[in-house]
Amino acid sequence: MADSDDDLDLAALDDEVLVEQMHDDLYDGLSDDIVEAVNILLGRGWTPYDVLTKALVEGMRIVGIDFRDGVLFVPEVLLAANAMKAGMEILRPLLAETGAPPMGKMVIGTVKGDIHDIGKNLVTMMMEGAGFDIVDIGVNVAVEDYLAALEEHNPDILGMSALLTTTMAYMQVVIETLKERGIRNDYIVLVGGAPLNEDFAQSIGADAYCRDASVAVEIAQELMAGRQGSMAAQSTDG
Ligand code: B1M
Repeated sequence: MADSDDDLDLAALDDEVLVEQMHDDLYDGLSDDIVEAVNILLGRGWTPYDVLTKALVEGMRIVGIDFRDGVLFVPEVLLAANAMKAGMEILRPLLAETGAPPMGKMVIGTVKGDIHDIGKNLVTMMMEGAGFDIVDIGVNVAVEDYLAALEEHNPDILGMSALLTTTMAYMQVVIETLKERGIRNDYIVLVGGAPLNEDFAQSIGADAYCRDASVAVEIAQELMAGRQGSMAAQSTDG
């Protein structure tokens, strides 16, 4: 892709061309241009969610294809990831300020051996926007660190992310450890990440697979409603 064109006036582009330009700028890792373009789209009345999905996530999908095909390499993809994060930082407070009532608490982290955090961060942003209290424990999280965070923060939900076929199996290690400690049923366990699917989530004993951040919100809301319902039933029974 071409280098940044310093003379290009992003504000002069119509929405469709601007979004295509953002895909190129993300590909080229041009954080400043991404920040400018995100602000332009917001100024034109785009919702933060549309900017996120149509401009940023779609741009990252294109980066992923060329990474897979050996056209882009780690340093370039890191730059693209940084540009994506710069755009996400503008959207984060906007997505969080929906005024949604408190929904529950989630501890989330990317599993051991895996440093991909964009998807996890996106889930965090969308869940916060839906009223969830989120404790993000970062990347490369070992089972002991998940356990420590669960004990410290006492969440309703444990969320795990994995982007590599080599690291997704670690989710089962965490779930098995929860079972061994007799605390598996204290939490709703949600898993997500590009290489996962429903069957995998079921096979490792998670409560649900979340295809993307909005699905994560929907599932979390549904399962929290079920959990609150059963807790209410227990308290009237007792
Ligand atoms: Co990596 N990488 N990477 N990488 N990287 C992938 C994942 C890969 C598919 C690229 C490819 O070959 N096409 C491939 C994995 C192949 C495989 O295992 N099948 C790969 C590889 C091989 C690697 C390295 C091994 C490369 C190397 O070193 N040779 C290395 C591994 C490092 C490690 O973790 N140990 C590596 C490194 C990197 C970078 C550091 C350069 C960078 C990460 C930067 C960062 O995250 N800070 C990077 C990137 C950016 C990618 C791609 C291009 C993009 C990932 C991304 O951010 N997507 C990726 C290609 C791809 O996925 N198509 C790739 C955008 C994001 C919004 O989507 O993360 O899927 P995603 O999240 C979604 C859903 O999955 C879901 O919701 C999110 C939002 O909608 N979700 C959850 C995710 N987590 C969830 C948790 C939940 C719920 C939903 O909990 C409740």
